[in-house]
Amino acid sequence: MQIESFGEILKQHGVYLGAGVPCSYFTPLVNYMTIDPELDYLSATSEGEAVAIAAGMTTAGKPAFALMQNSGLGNAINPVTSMLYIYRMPVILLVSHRGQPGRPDEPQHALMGQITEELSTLCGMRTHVLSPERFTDEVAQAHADGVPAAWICRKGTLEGGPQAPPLAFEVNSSAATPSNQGRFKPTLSREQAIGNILPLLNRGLDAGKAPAVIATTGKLSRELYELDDRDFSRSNRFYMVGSMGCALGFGLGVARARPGRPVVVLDGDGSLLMKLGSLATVGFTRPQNLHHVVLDNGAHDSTGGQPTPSPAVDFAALAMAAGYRLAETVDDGPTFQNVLERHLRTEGPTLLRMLITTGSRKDLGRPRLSPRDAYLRFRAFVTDSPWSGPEESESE
Ligand SMILES: Cc1ncc(C[n+]2csc(CCOP(=O)(O)OP(=O)(O)O)c2C)c(N)n1
Repeated sequence: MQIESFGEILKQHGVYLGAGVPCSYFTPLVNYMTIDPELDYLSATSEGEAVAIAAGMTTAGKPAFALMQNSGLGNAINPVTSMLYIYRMPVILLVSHRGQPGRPDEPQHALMGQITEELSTLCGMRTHVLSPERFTDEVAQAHADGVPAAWICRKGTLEGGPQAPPLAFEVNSSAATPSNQGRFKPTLSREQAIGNILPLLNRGLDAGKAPAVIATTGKLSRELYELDDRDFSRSNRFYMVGSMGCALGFGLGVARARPGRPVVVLDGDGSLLMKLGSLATVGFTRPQNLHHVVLDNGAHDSTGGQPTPSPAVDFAALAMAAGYRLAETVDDGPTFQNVLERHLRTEGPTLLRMLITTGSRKDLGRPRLSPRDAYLRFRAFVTDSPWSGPEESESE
């Protein structure tokens, strides 16, 4: 299939955005995306991140695809099963088929080549072999049904298209330093720290002007919900279940799709470390409306407080080295609130690392808002649409 025809089908379905880690089978598509000014393709650092970015874009009302080599389907299983499937997000996955049975290929593709289709189906995706005749109907159906779907792309299915211009780039080896330096020591708990910034997260909510707030998986989401969303009134919130490490990629997708809306990602140190490559994607793409807050307790607190390597890592310096515009570290409540307020007024991407202690309330509950309702509520908020209330959940 000529890539121009394929691109036209994507456009007919409103798909102008995509993210991925390439396979040579997708060179025509990546070149086409890069050259057509109507289209926006982000180069992700992992396939899981690509899924998260495409999910954020799709949720923000701009349908998107994630493309990957089938070897990278292995890197995407967690976001596919614990995000796309759970929230029923209609993201399009384009997966190449290296190691297709009966075709000679390199040994590393042999097993994945045999199980690609089955694995994709097992991961909860409606799975098709990409065919020019059927693609348009299949995409229409997946969008109508609101389900994630994967198309397995065989060698030569996509062809033609423009050559990408040669890459011309320079690097500056003297990375900018964070704007504050010193020694920091946690004093507040995560719940106290979150409580401190609630007014900033809720500001403008009644007028629909509040930031979109994305909270990482684990106790951070649970505490944020318990603090003031038990009546489901905080429509600007998205609680990640599972998909550890994907809050930043998802936030990047939302920020890219909705450049006029501030986006705040509340991350954990363990989650950020799991997909540290996302710092580079954010630093490279530089979304002006993205504000990244890392609540850092030096531990995987949600699973019992096992230490992470975070004490050895200067996240603010890393963020600046990766291309963020501003990055700072803080360790007390009033400073946290004041600095975040300043970050929200500053052009992003910004990173604020807040040191916190480990531990949480003994009686900490879990969101009663079902993941599906949480998704629909957040989608309505970021697309400025009305939310008709929960379908599956009952507030307290
Ligand atoms: C892929 C994956 N691995 C492990 C887990 C289990 N898990 C859930 S939350 C969590 C800890 C997250 O740590 P951090 O981001 O630092 O947040 P904290 O719990 O400290 O607030 C872990 C390991 C998971 N949900 N997903």
